[in-house]
Amino acid sequence: MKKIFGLVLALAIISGGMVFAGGSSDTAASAGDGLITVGYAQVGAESDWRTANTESFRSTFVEENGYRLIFDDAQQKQENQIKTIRNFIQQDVDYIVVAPVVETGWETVLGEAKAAGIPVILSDRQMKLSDESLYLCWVGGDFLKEGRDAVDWLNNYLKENGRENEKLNVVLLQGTIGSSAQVGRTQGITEGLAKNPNYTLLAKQTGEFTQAKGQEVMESFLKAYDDIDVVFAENDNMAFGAIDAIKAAGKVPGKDVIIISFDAVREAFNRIIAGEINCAVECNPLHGPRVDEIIKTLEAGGTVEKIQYVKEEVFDAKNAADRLPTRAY
Ligand code: GYE
Repeated sequence: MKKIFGLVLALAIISGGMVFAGGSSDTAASAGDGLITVGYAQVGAESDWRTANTESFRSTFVEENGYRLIFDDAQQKQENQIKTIRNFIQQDVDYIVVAPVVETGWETVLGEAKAAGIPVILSDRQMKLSDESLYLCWVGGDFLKEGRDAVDWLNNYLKENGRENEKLNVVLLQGTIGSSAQVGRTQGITEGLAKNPNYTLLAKQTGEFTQAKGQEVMESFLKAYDDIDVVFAENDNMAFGAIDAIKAAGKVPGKDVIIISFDAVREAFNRIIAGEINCAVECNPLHGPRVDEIIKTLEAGGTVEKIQYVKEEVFDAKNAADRLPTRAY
């Protein structure tokens, strides 16, 4: 590894520019024990998806696998993540992994990581940057496609049930505003809905990707509108909250109100089987092994694809019971 690091460093000096070195140098963080130190700036613990994602990193980046993991939970705040990244730089970690809370506002801190020669890998959510060289690569879900898949599912469902000519009132529970998961899903959903004049989007509001906030926002929607036919919840946990609000309002989730959510965690499968959620668009959180593979490739002197989308499926009453036993999260 040292050899590659030296070579890259030499190239950096020759070209006079900064180059990311995928090296595990002997630093305070790596302490010369041969382990690769990875700092993971995690979003928070807002959802089942996030818990599975954290677990995926914690179980992958272990000493037996050659790593020392420094994990940080930003409690859904960008300013915490920026502090954490600075902290990782100060500790001279070998790699920084970030699941960015929101898309924008990262240039300064990533510039600092670049100046320190520490490669940054993005996982889960994307960043919108003026300079794409500020990060090495990204791996995660295709949120725009997920949003489109959700509306496609609704279109097909209505057709199959002879309801394609019905006028339907829709509400949208959005994720954290400005997060790429929210931006992509909202775009896919709203553009898809706009193509069909039978759909009326009554309201959209953030439920911050949490069950409690999802319930609260759904309660306010139900007070404001007495004829909601469809709920899109940009994650499962907000859908669980919405289900509670719908039941409390005396309506039957999954029947009186069609519920479509994102992530497809185990509990969403249970709810599909129980008839409370009609469709869950998958978003796979198991990025630990994917980031591990990226780092191992870099350590071996290889190159990686800049943008890596994970394959994702759509689940409903037709396939949920069959697939539940094989689900890992
Ligand atoms: O859908 C949600 C989580 O960024 C894809 O974040 C992720 C989203 C996921 O809180 O449950």
